[in-house]
Amino acid sequence: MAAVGDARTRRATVREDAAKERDANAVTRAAITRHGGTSALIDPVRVDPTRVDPTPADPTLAGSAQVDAALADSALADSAQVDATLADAVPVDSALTDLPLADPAFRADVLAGLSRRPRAIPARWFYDRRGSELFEDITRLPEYYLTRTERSILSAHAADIASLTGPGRAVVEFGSGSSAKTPLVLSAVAPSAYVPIDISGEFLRDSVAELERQFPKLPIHPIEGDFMHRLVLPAALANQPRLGFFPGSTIGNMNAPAAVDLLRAMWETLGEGSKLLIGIDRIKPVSVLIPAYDDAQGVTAEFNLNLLHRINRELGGTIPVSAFRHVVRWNDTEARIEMHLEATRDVSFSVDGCPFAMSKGKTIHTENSYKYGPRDARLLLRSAGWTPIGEWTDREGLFGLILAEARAVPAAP
Ligand code: AVJ
Repeated sequence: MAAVGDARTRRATVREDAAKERDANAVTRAAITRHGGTSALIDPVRVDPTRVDPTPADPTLAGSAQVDAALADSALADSAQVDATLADAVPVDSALTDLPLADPAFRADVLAGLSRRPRAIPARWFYDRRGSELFEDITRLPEYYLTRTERSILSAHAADIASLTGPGRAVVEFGSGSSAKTPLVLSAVAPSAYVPIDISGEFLRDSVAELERQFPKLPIHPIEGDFMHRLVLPAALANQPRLGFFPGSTIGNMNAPAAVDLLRAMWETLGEGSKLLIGIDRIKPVSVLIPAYDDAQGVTAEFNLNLLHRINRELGGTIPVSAFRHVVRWNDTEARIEMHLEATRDVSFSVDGCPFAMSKGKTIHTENSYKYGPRDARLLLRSAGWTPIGEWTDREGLFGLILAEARAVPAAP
């Protein structure tokens, strides 16, 4: 695994700058020309390991989690009372199916998000059953290059990745969901164990059952939990080296401080000497970015609007969904795609009995998807104590896959 870093990193930079100025087709043509007209699908880019990194700050997580928990607690007390009342009248099971009891944190986020200016609701609430299905559909759209590109990078460089991680690591996947990328990594790196972490127990059970069929000899230890916080890994992994896996550019939903907090929590969960394989979407021409989030079939629009349906379903909302439209913007200063829901006329509605009004043209901000240049992505990792040791991209430089190592960081240069 030779030190090819310099030349290739330079080439990647040239490619990135070019990409900013040209449309997608021009980028493709330029890339093909640089490769002597071959149609090689993947161009590996390797980072030279850097020597010194900033000291990781203390791993304390942001206060918002505590606020969340407090809100959830008080709302939980309310809903426990509702529960008791329902239980008197009807069997609990049918009450649950007829009237899905809202997650108190969802209620709190929606009411607070519609009350503040600008209006904003956290993107994590997209993923009810319907939202998760729509996201699966998004990953198969021709315009949504992320999933397809990351998978092709993984399979093209599986051997290279494996030789840098080494065999016998416990693979810890953060937010495993129903990822189709997991088998690619597991068959590449000869792991000692697999630890999927997800907040949704349902998703976990499905994906574990499937992986047990595919990898019958691999010990699997699922953890149902929130990977935003430091987690305690199963005792069975005590002496095994770890490889974290965080694909899909999920990190892109977070702003820089939140992303660093999360990467530090992962560092603490996995421990010094661990490695992390992370997928991070790249900055690229707006002509490629916008269609990826505003597809011709309108699947992403439906995904966005489903949040309003979910509010109506679960929080007794009266939002006139047809009076909203899906809006996508590239915010160049922040280097992020933004999704909004814009009122196409003056509207008023209520959510859980609370009244709200929006004038025509006002929006609810529903998602950020941050994009990173190659250096930005490496700086982000180093800011959380992760030293990049390998990096791969596709021929067009659309998406980056980075392998980083959790090192104890010296303070001096
Ligand atoms: C799951 C956060 C990676 O930002 O591309 C896709 C979510 N939203 N289309 C992304 C999403 C609209 C996705 N991530």
